[in-house]
Amino acid sequence: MIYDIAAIEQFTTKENFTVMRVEVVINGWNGFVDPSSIQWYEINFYSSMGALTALSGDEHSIYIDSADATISETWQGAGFLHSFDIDAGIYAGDQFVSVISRNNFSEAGQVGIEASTTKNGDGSLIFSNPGEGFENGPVWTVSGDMACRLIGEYGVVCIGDIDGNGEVEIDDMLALIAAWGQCGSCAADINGDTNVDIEDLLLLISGWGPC
Ligand SMILES: [Ca+2]
Ligand SMILES: [Ca+2]
Ligand SMILES: [Ca+2]
Repeated sequence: MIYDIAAIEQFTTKENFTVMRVEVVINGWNGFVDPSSIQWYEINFYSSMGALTALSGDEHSIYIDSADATISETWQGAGFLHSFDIDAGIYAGDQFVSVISRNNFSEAGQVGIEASTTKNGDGSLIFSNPGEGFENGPVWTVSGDMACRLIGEYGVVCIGDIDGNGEVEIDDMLALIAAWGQCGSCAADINGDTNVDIEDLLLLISGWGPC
């Protein structure tokens, strides 16, 4: 039984949006002391409820090394306020976001996102639970909102425009194929999971044309 679970917030953006920073309050329990035990983070954006059966997002799945997380030293609330600088375009409409923090729970406890106390969310969040641990199904909804903020800009989002000429075309596809495989951090890795593969190619094709 696998107990890896992602807490996911649903939100709606009226226009295309480029997420430039994600802020989230992370806390832990069952032996957790502080975020120095967290091995890595993953920021995920999902396009639909159907995509929530996986922990990683279908639109973006951005790996963040623990050394690249910024943790506030002045945060007065519960837990630890983290911020992550990213560059992730998302399309107008319903969207879903999660921030996964990876901890070895047998040594350092469990970690997760704090509940918001601002009461300006919709009052619910979703758990993605592909291992179906805790005798719950793969996806379920609970009351509460995540302490999470997205900062960025409205405007044109050009997912798949690798060369940045304002159009997704054959040059971008050739650049993607040339970068195929593990790449760490590269422009052809459209969903940000450090690997250029079929998922990136499908995202590129879905954005085909001028933007
Ligand atoms: Ca919510
Ligand atoms: Ca292009
Ligand atoms: Ca990728």
